[in-house]
Amino acid sequence: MNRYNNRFHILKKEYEILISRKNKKVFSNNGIYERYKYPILTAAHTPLEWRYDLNPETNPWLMERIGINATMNSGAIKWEGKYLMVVRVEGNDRKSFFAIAESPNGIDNFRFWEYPIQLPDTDPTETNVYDMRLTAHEDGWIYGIFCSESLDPNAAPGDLSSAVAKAGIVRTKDLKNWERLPNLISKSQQRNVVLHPEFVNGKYALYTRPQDSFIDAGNGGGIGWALIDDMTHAEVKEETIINHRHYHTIKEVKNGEGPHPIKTSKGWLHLAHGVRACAAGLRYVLYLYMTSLEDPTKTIAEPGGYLLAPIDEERIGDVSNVLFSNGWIADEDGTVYIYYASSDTRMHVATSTIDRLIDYCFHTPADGLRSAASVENICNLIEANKAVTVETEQVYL
Ligand code: M1P
Repeated sequence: MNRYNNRFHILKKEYEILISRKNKKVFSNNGIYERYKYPILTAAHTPLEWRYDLNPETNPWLMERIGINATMNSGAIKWEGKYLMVVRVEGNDRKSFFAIAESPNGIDNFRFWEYPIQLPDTDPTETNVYDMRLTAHEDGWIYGIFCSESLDPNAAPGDLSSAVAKAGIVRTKDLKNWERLPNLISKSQQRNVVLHPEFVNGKYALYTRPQDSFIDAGNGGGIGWALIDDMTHAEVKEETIINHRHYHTIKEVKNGEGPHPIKTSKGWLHLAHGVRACAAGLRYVLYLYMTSLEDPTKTIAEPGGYLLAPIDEERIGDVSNVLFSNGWIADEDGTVYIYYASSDTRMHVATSTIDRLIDYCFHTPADGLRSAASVENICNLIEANKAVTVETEQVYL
């Protein structure tokens, strides 16, 4: 009993220290956003009650019975004054599921709700679910669109890794009771599907990511756009690519919409991920672009390169060299909380403001697609800076 009690005391104490740890803003050299010292969610943040049988009779060594491997790619929403993430939690068994974690301030003290989300289980072939994007739509529902993954029914005998990705759809009014709607019907496989928050020409609008196979975007072309008549029977009838992939850019191999875009006075502000291949494997980074308020399919600004790429600890994890985001929150005061996962392992936050991100989008040179164009941009900046004199003042932070 002593052994059990000691272990329980230590586990509980360490858990509370981790959950209530204050986060610290890190000085930002680029000035566009600030990162924070600590990840906001790790596997160790999941409640002890999910992992341990806490009965000394049946678990005298107080061992973990259910292991959690990662907390990653999370949708986000501000709800009743709290900052909520619908977290992709992955068990040691490689199955992902969704669970809500809540924070009073958006940067620390994230605590999971008592139970994970029990999605209506409508398809026995559905093996894995992940990466939910939340949209509080103007129709009054909060929709969650996520990847629903199954073994490819056409896989050759013995091939146990070919899979099919579809877009699963749920909706809720209270984030507690979830109604499952039929999966999105589409000619191609789909991942990274996101619902635009407003009607467009009286229809629902989806950002899509057509792909040739489970992994390869192939001829998919980039981030697509499709108008949908009815979310209860959603079907992609026509799809146009609104954000293209390009040779020798950060999104040469693949890209995908992040969370739904934020409406600003200057246009829709989008966060997306771009993927390129290198000798170390695939590298996932995050980038921004803006589309017109009058025509959300029209790009009006796209800074060259990435906004956020993995650094330090972020580089390492189950799938190293990956940043992925499917959740952000724009607060009433203009603060933007960018929730991102590193290397498919843990969650982080970076903060900025709507004004700074718009300024970044319109004043960072676009990708000129060639080295010569990049050098020209730098030379133009050097020339312009010759006319500038700034008094420096040393401030101790
Ligand atoms: O492992 C990196 C990411 O790979 C996939 O993203 P995409 O479909 O753009 O390639 C997803 O499985 C995502 O969950 C994962 O983080």
